[in-house]
Amino acid sequence: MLKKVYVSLIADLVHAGHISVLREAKKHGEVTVGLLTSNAIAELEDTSYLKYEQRLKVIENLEMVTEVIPQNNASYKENLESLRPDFVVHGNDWVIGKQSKYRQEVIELLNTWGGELIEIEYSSDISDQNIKEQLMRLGVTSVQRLHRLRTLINNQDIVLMLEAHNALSALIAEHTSVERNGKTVSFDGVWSSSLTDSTAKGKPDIEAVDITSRINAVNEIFEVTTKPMIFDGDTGGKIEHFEFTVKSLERTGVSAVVIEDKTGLKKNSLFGNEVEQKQDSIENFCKKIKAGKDAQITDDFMIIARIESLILEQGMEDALTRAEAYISSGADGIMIHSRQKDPSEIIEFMKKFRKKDKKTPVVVVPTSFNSVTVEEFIDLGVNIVISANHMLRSAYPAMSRVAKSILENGRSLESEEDCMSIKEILEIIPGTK
Ligand code: SPV
Ligand code: MG
Repeated sequence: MLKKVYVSLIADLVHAGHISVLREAKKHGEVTVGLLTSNAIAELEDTSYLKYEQRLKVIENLEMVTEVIPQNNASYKENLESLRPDFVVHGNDWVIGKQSKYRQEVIELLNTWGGELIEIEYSSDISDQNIKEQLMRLGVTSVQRLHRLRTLINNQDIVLMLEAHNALSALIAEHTSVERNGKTVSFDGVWSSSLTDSTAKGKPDIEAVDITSRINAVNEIFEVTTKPMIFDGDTGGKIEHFEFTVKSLERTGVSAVVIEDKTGLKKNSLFGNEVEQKQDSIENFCKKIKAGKDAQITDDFMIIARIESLILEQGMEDALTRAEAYISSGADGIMIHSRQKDPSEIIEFMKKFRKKDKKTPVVVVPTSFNSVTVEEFIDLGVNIVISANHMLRSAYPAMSRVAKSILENGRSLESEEDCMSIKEILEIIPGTK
């Protein structure tokens, strides 16, 4: 009888390394591939460009492969225990790094029934990761960028967006990463904020910056970055105008637009009822959502309905009723906003909303309720957290201090401590030298 061989693969971008592993596997017997599902890939803090079914079609047609089964976890345990293979074949690229613990588990499991791990030399220039990094350097097409947000929402516990008001702040969103609780964390994309885009242009946040200027700023950001964008569409304007906005954003490669249920002269939400602001009727706002959904061309573009009931003190019930109505009209997600420092109204909304609706993506902008952590938002069932204005708010105080210092000292020597060096500028922007 042929021996049983198990190979675990993501197989997103199939390359020579995969072929070597499968050829080697075939030499030892009948090959079963455990194809990682999206959840399993997410456990490895990765995402795939292709869906499970698309990857399956490629792998099941390779002559070396007898059968493909899903591998539902990053750990091989479930499949190995049910299959009890004689061999597991893997590239030797998992000896160190985040997969090494799974390797250890595989060795221990195989030992219990006398199986063997075969590792083959894996050249680093053909790894998935390397190919993905090279692709990122080449850039992304508008279609790939647009699609990416949905993939992230489907594959990650939470999606983190950072405000960018120009290309430089977007580069910070693109490249910043830190270690937190033993994991590398970075932002998943960019928020084009109407507040900070207007402020950067010296204008009030009242829809005074026209959509062409807003989209110009988006294009400047997209020229130098690859991550997806959520666009703050304010009220969306007149229904007939919103249809054009949707098409333009989609063409540019924006993944989602958030429109808020206000009407007339829009003011920034963080003013609440301190200024005159009017909420739209449910009926009219639903019409706008529907018109936007009808106007879009791709399946992936998202229209996210932003509920201003808590901002305008209309109560929890109004917020929940509107959420339901907007979703029924086709909204792909909702954003619930609050300007309270205390997060209790957001928590209450999430608990009540998630009781009825487990799957519609929810976005929050915790500018005021900024004590809540990412983990707490995950527990509440929030899908996207937007840090909506922090790049602009942090840059401005330094600029202000430096301007004063140059005047006060009659020279710029003292202001240097607030400035990055010219050498650093040369380093952050590729191609400056
Ligand atoms: C923005 O960033 O422009 C927003 C969020 O719309 S808020 O400023 O909180 O209204
Ligand atoms: Mg705004």
